[in-house]
Amino acid sequence: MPVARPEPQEPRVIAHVDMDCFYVQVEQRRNPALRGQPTAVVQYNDWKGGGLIAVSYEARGFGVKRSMRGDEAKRVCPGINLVQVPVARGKADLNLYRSAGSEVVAILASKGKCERASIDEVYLDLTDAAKEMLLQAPPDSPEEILIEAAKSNILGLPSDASEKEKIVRAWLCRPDADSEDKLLACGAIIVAQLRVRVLEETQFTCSAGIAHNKMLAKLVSGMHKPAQQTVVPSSSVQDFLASLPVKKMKQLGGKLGSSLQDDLGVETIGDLLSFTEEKLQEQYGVNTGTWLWKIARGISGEEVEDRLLPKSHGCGKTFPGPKALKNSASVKGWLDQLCEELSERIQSDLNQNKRIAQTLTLHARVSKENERDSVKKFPSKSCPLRYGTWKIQEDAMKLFESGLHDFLEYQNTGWSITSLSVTASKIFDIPSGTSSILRYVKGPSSASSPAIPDSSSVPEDPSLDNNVYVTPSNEEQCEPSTSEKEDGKKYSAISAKQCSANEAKRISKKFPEVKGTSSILKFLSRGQSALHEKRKSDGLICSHPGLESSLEASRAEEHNASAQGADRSSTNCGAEPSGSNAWMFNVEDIDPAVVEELPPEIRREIQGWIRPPKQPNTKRRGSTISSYFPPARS
Ligand code: DCP
Repeated sequence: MPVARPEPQEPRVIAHVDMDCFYVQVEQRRNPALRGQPTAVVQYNDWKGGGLIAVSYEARGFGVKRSMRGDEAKRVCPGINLVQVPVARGKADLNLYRSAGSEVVAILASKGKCERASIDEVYLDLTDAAKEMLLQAPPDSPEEILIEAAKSNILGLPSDASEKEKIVRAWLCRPDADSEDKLLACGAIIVAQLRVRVLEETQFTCSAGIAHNKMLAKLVSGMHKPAQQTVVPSSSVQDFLASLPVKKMKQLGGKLGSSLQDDLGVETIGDLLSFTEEKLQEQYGVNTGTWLWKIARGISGEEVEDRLLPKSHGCGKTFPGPKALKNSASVKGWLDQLCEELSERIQSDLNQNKRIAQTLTLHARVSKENERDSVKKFPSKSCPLRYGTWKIQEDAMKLFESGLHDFLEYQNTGWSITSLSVTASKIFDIPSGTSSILRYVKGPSSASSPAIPDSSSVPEDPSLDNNVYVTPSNEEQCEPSTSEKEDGKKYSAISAKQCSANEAKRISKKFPEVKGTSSILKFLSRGQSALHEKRKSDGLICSHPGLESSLEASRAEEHNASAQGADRSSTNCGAEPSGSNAWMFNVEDIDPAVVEELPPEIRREIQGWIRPPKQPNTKRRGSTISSYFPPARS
């Protein structure tokens, strides 16, 4: 459920940048003959010409839509060029598009805090850059405004086409504007400059929204596409929201939006204004009620997060119609492939960015034989992530079996799977100086993790599968994920500062049997406090999930992914629980089989932790990996 965030005191300048028909542009750069031509990118599939996933604006002019199959697109637009997504392991290989997205991010990040929200979307906090421009070189001469900025669409200004550019130039330079609008004008100029740079350096066009918060910037970035930008002055917010259908807001695309329509008769965001905060809270709970009350007024305190890397990695595949999987052997075959890719990607993330993923989640879309319309969903399942391809494969299969067991509810019936995906999430940066634990996680390679690829065999740019794509026409899907903090060094510096004395004391209590100075202990102390602090700041401290709570978290995540869109990930826990319940890096999560393969000194050290003196109050049920896979009930 969406939650209202505290409002910042000072006005901010936030941009949301979204690439135009992104995969098509990437393919057009690879093959310039496609430029200006009706073109679409198609998922690998031989059924009716494959599913369209990106459509050029030229093709859209002919009526081609993303929901079409290739054959239909050809009927509508006989001259269309259909380009197949690259394929690896029998599924779409998106690395080409991910690295193209990274090129853009590198440019956009030069001007302020940058949050990579999906494979082709970025939020920027340009407040400081705008303030600096206002101080150093405020726009004061309409003729000197960059043409790309002069082409901005500014909500609330007369849209008379012949005069538009002149009016925009004048608006950007108004000497009598209030400070908020002046900052926004600077933001618009900066975004225009960035978009020009992106075009020059990557050959890609993008569109953008510029506003005082993320929500408004996102809502307008797609309003004028392709290759345009839209600005939302504060004075235009109410008019804009008055006519904005509730379903246009990502968080209201699902059940919450339907409930607003059905239960409260709310059709537009502006309609929400007729309800008091108390009434909305009564209906939807305190947090969501306040959030609804605020968005009706264009208020959103959500911050741009400083992260250029994904917050999770996901690999998925759909099996439409006759391709549905109906037995465990075929599920295992596909899960193995998905897990192999996932393993490569988290290993690459570890090697390149020194980041560790902690949670493995399996999602599936399953129906029971003869019960296709059943509303019961296959439960998503999570467990601690163990590095090494075969371990991930093994755990994913167990998660599947456990989910299937719950889903079937003791019925002896056939089933059919139309989509499968695995996600690695709860990724954190490893503080510097942790070589021993790094070796542990990487595994004494060949022995513990036979399938872990050598770093040279994995893609340069760790991926970003960020959009939640659930159109049944797609054969492959990216799992929702968002970006994560990029710079390990920077983070560890901050962590060191953040690591309070109390925290250190608490950690040493947690591992009382470990005598003080070894490298891994240092790592854990630093890692734990850094992680703790980071989670605290991210609002991510939560109970250590046993199977049940882990399930709930997955459901909450799933709900959030669909309700809030792929640009945020969240958990079902906002408050920090007391001491021993906090989910920290846990020695109990360490696989004893791996420990056996460690160098003797590290092995001794870890074994000491794994067999701690009895601490009944700190040991929780469901905190070891095996408890995530209870024996199947007969
Ligand atoms: N994508 C996908 N499956 C989907 C939707 C999109 O694989 N069901 C991929 C292809 C898109 C890219 O993600 O190019 C970005 O998706 P967007 O929704 O941002 O759409 P586009 O960038 O293609 O077009 P637009 O210009 O409308 O943003």
